[in-house]
Amino acid sequence: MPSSVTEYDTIAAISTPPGEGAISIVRLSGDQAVAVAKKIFKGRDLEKVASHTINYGHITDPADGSLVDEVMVSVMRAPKTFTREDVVEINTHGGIVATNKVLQLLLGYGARMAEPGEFTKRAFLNGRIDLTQAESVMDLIRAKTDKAMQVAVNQLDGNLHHLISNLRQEILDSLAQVEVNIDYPEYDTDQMTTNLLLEKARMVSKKIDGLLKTADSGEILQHGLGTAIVGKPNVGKSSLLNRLLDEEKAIVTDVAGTTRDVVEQYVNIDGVPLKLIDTAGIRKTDDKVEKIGVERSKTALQGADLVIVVLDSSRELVDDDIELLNATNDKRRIIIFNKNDLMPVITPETVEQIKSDDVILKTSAIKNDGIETIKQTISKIFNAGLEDNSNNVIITSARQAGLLRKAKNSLNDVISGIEAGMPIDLVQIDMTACWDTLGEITGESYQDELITQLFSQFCLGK
Ligand SMILES: Nc1nc2c(ncn2[C@@H]2O[C@H](COP(=O)(O)OP(=O)(O)OP(=O)(O)O)[C@@H](O)[C@H]2O)c(=O)[nH]1
Ligand SMILES: [Mg+2]
Repeated sequence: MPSSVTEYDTIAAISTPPGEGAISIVRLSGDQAVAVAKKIFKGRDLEKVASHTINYGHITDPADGSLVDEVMVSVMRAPKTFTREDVVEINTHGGIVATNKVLQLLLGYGARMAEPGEFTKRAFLNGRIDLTQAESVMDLIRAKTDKAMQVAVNQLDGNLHHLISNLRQEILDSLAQVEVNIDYPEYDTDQMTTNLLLEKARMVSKKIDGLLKTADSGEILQHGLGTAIVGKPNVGKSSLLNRLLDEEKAIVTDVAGTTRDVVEQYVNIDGVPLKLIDTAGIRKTDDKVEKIGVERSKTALQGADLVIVVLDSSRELVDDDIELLNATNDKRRIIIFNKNDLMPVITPETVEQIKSDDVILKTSAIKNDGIETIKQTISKIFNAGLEDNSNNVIITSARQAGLLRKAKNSLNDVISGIEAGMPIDLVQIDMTACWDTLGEITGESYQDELITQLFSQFCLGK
């Protein structure tokens, strides 16, 4: 990672969401940031004001002197800024037209339009944050619950960065030992070095396993747990959705085939963001519209991370139920016996067909009974991966998880190599590969292409 600040051109973007608001912020970064802002600002001389001050004044169009907006301008001199470059933030009066005009003026007077994520990219390239921290900036922006936000803040703080750096140092130490061994074979420390390497490989591998266990939960935190509620018509799927959301979102009637389309809504369950999907009841039908609905239900079912299969406990199981149970057998699922307030015809105990170790719950959507237990069950599924998460680090990105798996593969090669009695300098190659891969996680070793791709996922102005 470069340690000294490299010089880049000056970039500008609107950093607040598009639309009307109380204020909008136009941000500039680069060594010409203050000079460019000064050209369109009437007020105190921005090049003379103290760093980290906010200054009242007006933006005017230098071409005709016309007034654009009344603003507050923050001037922050490098290096104590988000990008480690000079940063200027112009607070405008929230309107779309005025804010755009300010940006256009800046672009006309020497700034270049920033690419998505370019401010954060500079923070990385200028060595203020590592890649895991840059990713956490994006996580923070997209966080759907407090918990997701907390995880992102921890990572922004550098928790994962430190953990990975420590692992890399351990590997480096053991590699140094190998070098000594190769350079001075007369010391006959062969066995010692091999043992050391094996011990280190196992230790690092265990740490990586621990991190990978959190990846599932991290993914859920980021993207929400896609949860499809499925079942034959009229079993109470929409009623359950409404109870879980605590609002009358989906239409409920006693007509079988009420829900025709897929209804989606995010809900926060103990900090777990859940994307709940209510679906059309699955049955064989000749109705043209319902048929399409049933197809959509099947697609939702396929794509779901978790399936809630709803059965009506007041009626005999029919083929449609059994088919659905079979179709969801290999899915992570919760089976629900709804309408528990009515005389039971089927119970989990008497249903021979369900030979599964899935969680089975009894509920009554009408009486709001058992809904808490559904929530607790979902929360448990999420927390399963975090049980021995002593490092307080959660892997939230697929990129990080992929690299961890790759690093672990190298370690497996180290371990099996040693066990097979391979020469130490060959084992060393795999250990070095692991060190490199871990470096990719933090961005200590990186490819330009990857960096460009990563930051392009950011929003504009960040
Ligand atoms: N007694 C009783 N009735 C329920 C319960 N849950 C739902 N119902 C009733 O069952 C009927 C169907 O409920 P919905 O929630 O529309 O069922 P659905 O599975 O979404 O039905 P479709 O959209 O047609 O597939 C309605 O009359 C509900 O009031 C329950 O727990 N107990
Ligand atoms: Mg419905």
